[in-house]
Amino acid sequence: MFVDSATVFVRAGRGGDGRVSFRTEKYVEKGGPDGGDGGRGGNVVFVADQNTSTLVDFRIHRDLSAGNGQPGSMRRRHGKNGDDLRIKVPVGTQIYRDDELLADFTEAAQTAIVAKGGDGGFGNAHFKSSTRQAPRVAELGEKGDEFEAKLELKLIADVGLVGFPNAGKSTFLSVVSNARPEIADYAFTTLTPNLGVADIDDTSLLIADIPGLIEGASEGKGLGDAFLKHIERTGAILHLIDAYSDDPAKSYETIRHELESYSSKLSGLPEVVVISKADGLDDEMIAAQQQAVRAVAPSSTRVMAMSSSAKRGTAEVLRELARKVHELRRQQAAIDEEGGEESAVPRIALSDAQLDQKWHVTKEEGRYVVTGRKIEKFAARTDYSNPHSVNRLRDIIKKMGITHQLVRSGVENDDIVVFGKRGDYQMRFTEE
Ligand SMILES: Nc1nc2c(ncn2[C@@H]2O[C@H](COP(=O)(O)OP(=O)(O)OP(=O)(O)O)[C@@H](O)[C@H]2O)c(=O)[nH]1
Ligand SMILES: [Mg+2]
Repeated sequence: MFVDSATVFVRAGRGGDGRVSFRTEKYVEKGGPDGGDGGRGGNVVFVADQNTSTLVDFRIHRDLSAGNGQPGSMRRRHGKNGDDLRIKVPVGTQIYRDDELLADFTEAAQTAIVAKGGDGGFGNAHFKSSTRQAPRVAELGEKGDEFEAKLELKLIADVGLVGFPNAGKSTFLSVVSNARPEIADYAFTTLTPNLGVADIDDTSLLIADIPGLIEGASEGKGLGDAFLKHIERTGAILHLIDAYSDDPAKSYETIRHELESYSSKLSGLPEVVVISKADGLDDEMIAAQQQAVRAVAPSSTRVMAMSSSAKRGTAEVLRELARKVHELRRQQAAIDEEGGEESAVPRIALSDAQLDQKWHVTKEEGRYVVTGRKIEKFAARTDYSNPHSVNRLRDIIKKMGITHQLVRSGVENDDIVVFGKRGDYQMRFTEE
């Protein structure tokens, strides 16, 4: 299993401000309020896409911002909503905010709103009441969600490459896939796993190239066998044996023994064996090498031959691997279904938040702190430079019963009332 990760900054759009305006008609000096509402800010939406396989793009494009809502205008006209930003990520991506899992994409085309745009502010057309005939109040647009999001992709390769050092594993990967691993004529060139995607016919295989194994790897010889954990959940193993091997049957058995010592899960995977570097020897000798391996391998194991440098036989090897991988995945899916397991149930978080009517008043260091989703939302949308707007907030806290609670807690005129724990919004208390 491989982990690809990236950190991005997601910024949903701000809601547009509501508008203050009054109807103007001939012969009417001042008509009623007709300021329109601001548009909603755009959301940052993630989409699971089958044609995307890594998160590398996010190392460059780290700032993901959706469009802002436009302000309302006269004659009750709504501002335009901000454009959503749609971001494609590979299937298997998980999105976190701190330690909270926001989205877990298990299937193609799943979508999740990861950052929600702010609501637009109400224009003053909303605020006509018998006591307030000429409201000079409109709401500000709400801020959109903004935060650092961590993207994590756990990849399970389809095929794992095993074999002695120098068998030609990295060369094969470099020839059949987009990967460019280091290749050299000495043992232990590969020190950390490489991944590549190989296309064959109308399918593709994710191939993992890991460091070579030697006899005793399970006891820590060479680079040990710890890298085998990366290929334990693949759909097939490709075992490469160097055509120049003096004893290919023994090579085969040595590596098999190391796989078996590691886990029965790994050694139980479908395998394909291939004699590599076949360009170096004549056909008869290659056939003899294949035959020697067949004599000791199980009958279900195909023993092929190829030359990566000459690109001979590589497509056939990929085709055989694709067949094995699909067969195994089909069997696994059937087992999941039989067992009635809840496999692949989409777990997409961030449902539309329900407005929480609850609120709470506490006194902290001489200030009164009001918390609660709904009231904090109103507070965030108040234009504190506009006395009419602040008065409206006062009306709201009165209606919600918060004023009463503040008075019971001992608030006096001119005391500071803070909205929300972070203390971004505050006003002075006055009782009319
Ligand atoms: N003639 C010939 N040489 C090859 C072929 N494939 C690989 N080689 C050579 O074999 C040597 C080892 O190749 P690598 O791909 O680095 O082998 P590896 O299995 O990844 O080795 P480790 O990373 O050390 O485990 C290099 O010198 C390659 O050029 C082939 O098809 N034909
Ligand atoms: Mg290598």
